[in-house]
Order: sequence, then C-alpha cells, then structure tokens
Amino acid sequence: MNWRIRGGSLALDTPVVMGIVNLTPDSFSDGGLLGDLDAAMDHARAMVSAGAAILDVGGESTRPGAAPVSEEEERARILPFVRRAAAELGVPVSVDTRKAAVARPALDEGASVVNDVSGLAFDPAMADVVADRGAGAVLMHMRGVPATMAGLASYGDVAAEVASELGSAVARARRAGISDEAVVLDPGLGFAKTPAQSLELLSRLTPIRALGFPVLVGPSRKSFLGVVLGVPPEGRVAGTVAACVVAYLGGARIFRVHDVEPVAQALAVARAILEAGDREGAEVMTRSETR
Ligand code: HH2
Repeated sequence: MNWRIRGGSLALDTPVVMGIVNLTPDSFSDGGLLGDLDAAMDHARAMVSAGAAILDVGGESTRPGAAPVSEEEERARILPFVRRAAAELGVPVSVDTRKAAVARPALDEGASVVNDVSGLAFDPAMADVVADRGAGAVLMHMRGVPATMAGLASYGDVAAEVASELGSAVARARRAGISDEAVVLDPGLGFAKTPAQSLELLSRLTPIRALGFPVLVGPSRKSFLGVVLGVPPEGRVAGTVAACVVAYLGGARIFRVHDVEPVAQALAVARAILEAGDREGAEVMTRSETR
C-alpha cells in the first residue's frame, strides 16, 4: 500500500509516524519554536532520528478559540522551515493549512502533502492547488471552524456520520481531479467531537476505512486523553501511545504525534507481535504440510 505524494510515494505497509512541528505561539501543547529556525530544524531532525517518516508543519493553531492568522503571517512562519526541511531532512514535509495561498508556495518550496483540517471545505481554491501540484492530501473531518466547532458535536452515530461527511470531502477531491491514491482520511479527533465521541471514533474506524482510503489519526496529547487521565497535555504521552496502538489495531496507518520516539517504538512492537502471530500461523502450516 502506497500513498502518492508530490514527487514520490510513501509506503504504508508499516505504520507511519508523522512528527508535528508547530510554528505557532499558541498551540495547545507545544510551541516556542516560532522565530528560531535552527531550533525548529534541530527539533525536526530529532523527530526523524526517532522514527518520523514524515513531518507536518503548521503555522496556525486550530485549538478552539485560537486567534486567526493572516495568510501572510502563516507563510512567514512556515516557508523558511519548509524550504530547509525539504532540502535537508530526507523525509517528506506536509503542510498543515486550510489556505490555498499558504499551501501553494509551501508545495513550491518542497512540501509534498497538504494536511487540510477542513477537508478541502474552507478554501474553495485549495482542491485545485493540491490537484495541480500533485500533492498528497490529508482530508480531516470537522464541522464549522475552530471557533464554532465545539457547538457542532451532535451526532446520532458518530462513526457513520463522520464517514459520510468524509465521503463529501472525497467528492470535493475527485471533482478537482485529485487522484484517489493521493488521499488519506482522518476522523478529526477533538474537532467538533466530545471526548466520548473521540474515544468512540478511535474504537470504530471501520466505517471510515470502508471508504477505501488509508486512515490517519491525530490523538496526540489531546484533551479527550486528559479527560480519561486527569493530567495536563505534557502528561499525556502514554495516553497518546495507547490511542495510537488501538487505532493501529483498528486499521489506522499514519499517526500524527508530538512524541515520536515512544509512539514509533510502541507501533514497532505492536507490528512485530502481529507479524509473529502471522509467522506462527505460517510455520504451523509448513510443519503440518511437511509431516
Ligand atoms: N490536530 C491538530 C492539528 N492538525 N491535522 C490532522 N490531520 N489531524 C489532527 O488530528 C490534527 C491536525 C491539533 O493539534 P496540534 O497541532 O497539536 O495543536 P494546535 O492546533 O493547537 O496547533
């Protein structure tokens, strides 16, 4: 299974860890990298060494109540990093933006993927930019915009409705000519979801998988983990690991996280256990055949 991205592809037969680089002053759990390109590069390099196969850089916080950022400011925050990361780090760079006027220059500076938390709904020009540049596209589910999304978390069957609304995002992608092989879907944990709904989505990825695209999840340090654990964002690493492993068992393939090393290690062990089970099955068959 391969994900087609600008300039190549990313193998998804093993779990892929996407390391988060937030170049914002107000992200909910990290920050402080804005304005210090060398520090951001060091941080990114450490994530690649720890097992990140792709980096996701964002210049606008999407937490509820975050201040909106102009296109110009968002470009100024991320483009110098995108340029250097794409040239120096040896892994693809994804750009976390809802705006075509940010995605376009980022792709031209070397980014390979657009991660659009609005699922191509926020900016009518976005789908054409992705199609035109041959970029990979992460289509995330949300309702409304960050300022309004908390009031829109009303579902009968959350997994079925999120899958159906992601189907509309896929239709937007197809209308613009984005290839199916370039598309990855994301349930949007915490975006127009109550904590209980985020947990339920992690346990029921099947309706989303049934759409036929690879699935990405972004549980990293989010407040639904805090509701279970009663700890602040920096204390949610083990919770993030648990969420990723459960999602992996449920069929997710890409994991957007701040804490790359523990997640990459946990997923490597989970995969080894699953493979050992398969191998044992194969060995049992071989033994009985040769007997
Ligand atoms: N979550 C956040 C931002 N972008 N993109 C995808 N595809 N999936 C997610 O779950 C997702 C996302 C929010 O997390 P973070 O970047 O840590 O915080 P902030 O938006 O405050 O910068």
